[in-house]
Amino acid sequence: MFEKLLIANRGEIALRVITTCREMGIQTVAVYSDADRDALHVLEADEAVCLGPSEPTESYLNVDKIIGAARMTGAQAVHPGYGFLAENAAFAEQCEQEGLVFVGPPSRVIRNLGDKTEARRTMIKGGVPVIPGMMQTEGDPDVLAREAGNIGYPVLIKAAAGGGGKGMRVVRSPQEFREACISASSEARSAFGNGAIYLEKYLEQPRHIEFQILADTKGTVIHLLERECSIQRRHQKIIEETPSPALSPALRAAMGEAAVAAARAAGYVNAGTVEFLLDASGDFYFLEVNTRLQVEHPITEMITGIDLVRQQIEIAAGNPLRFSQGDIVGRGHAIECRIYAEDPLNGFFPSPGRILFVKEPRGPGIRNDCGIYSGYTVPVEYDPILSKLITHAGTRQECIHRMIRALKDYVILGVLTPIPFLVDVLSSEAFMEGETYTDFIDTHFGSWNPSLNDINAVGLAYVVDQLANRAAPAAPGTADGETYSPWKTLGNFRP
Ligand code: MV4
Repeated sequence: MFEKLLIANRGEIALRVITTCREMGIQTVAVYSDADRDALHVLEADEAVCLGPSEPTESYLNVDKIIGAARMTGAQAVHPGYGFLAENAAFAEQCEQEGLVFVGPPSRVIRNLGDKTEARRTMIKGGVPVIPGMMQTEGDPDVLAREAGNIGYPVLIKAAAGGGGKGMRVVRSPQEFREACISASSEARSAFGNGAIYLEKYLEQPRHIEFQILADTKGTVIHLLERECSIQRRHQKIIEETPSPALSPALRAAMGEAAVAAARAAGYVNAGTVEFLLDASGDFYFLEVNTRLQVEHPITEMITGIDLVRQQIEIAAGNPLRFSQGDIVGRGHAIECRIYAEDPLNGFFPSPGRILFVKEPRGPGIRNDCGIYSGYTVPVEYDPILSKLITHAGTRQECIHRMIRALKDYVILGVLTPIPFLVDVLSSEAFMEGETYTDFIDTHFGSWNPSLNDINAVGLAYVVDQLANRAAPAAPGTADGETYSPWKTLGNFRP
């Protein structure tokens, strides 16, 4: 087993890896930029190496500096986390060449699965259902128009060079096709520097369902059930849950089998996620493979009881998986809410600044993968994720209510967060009913606005309350000794 592992990342995911390494008795090396001098992952790692300037290209994206830090500290393995270099085949390859163990798939697998056309070819060979359409990109709108006729309207125009919805156009009739091609291609060119586009059959009201995969170096490939990730805002996941309310046991088995087949076809090793789109008629289609540990991995850990970071490290060390598919049973329901420093009053723009006060939710079935502390300053240079709040309970209903209570107990003063938005989404009838399609936010929360009370008074009230009554308050309005709730204080606090 490795004696020392370097985490080539920051924030909550760096802390997540440090936590499991500590449990496995592995020494940890953190890397950090000038802006992260006071970050928690630097404080918690056994060693820390400053990479210098805060720009990602000069720090967390700088392959030479990161490999140099691993060399200098004698780390045998490197965990990339998510984002930054996590799916960078060149980084994985350079680790391999330098004799460092990259905790993830082989670089050739990352490279192949990162190429949409190559990945699609691999899946077709592996018998995994792919979305009907043409992958080879085509510049000539007339050729594309003929192809659209063959596929059948509605069709979706997609950018070959990137994802995340940029350059996507739904076309429902031949008349609007040419114009849509031109605008999709120009958006793709400005977003990715490459205007190449391709066509797919448009799937109405799809759900984004992804399956967690574990594959060891001995040929064992298993899935650890699904995650429902359809609740997205501008192609950014905000709430994830497992199990999906949309999957019957039969559909779950079929999709799980397809996910394992996808991983095998790709020669996959380590942890990965196979993404599918599930359409209204219950047909599912391969979307892509994420060759990294995902942000939302904790909900899978909660229902299966398996530490995915530990499995990644064990596999990277060449150890065989110690369980088979039959051992994987999901127990209960889990939900994750991502807590970003974003201003819900102002288009969810980043809201960096100093965290004046944090009070984390607690209790049975509550996990908070948190990267901040009172007094910490959220830097402007990086993704503003502060923490991920996860709840686990016996049923979906209980899990939702536990999450709503935990969100209301979660006080972060000094920066704004989407907590009030998340409470409203989880409290909505549509969410409760499981109508969690990819257009959920646009449909139900397109024009959402919080009351200012929601945002500031809760935290402020809590601090005022604490400061005013040094002793633990029996907060006003809870004469019956109910647990403290900042919302109750709200009732007595007039901003
Ligand atoms: C689709 C689709 C419908 N039909 N492909 C959005 C970005 C990338 N994740 C793929 N996306 C979609 N591809 C076909 N053929 C609908 C979406 C989509 C979507 C997918 C998953 C999660 C959220 C989404 C939001 C809008 C559109």
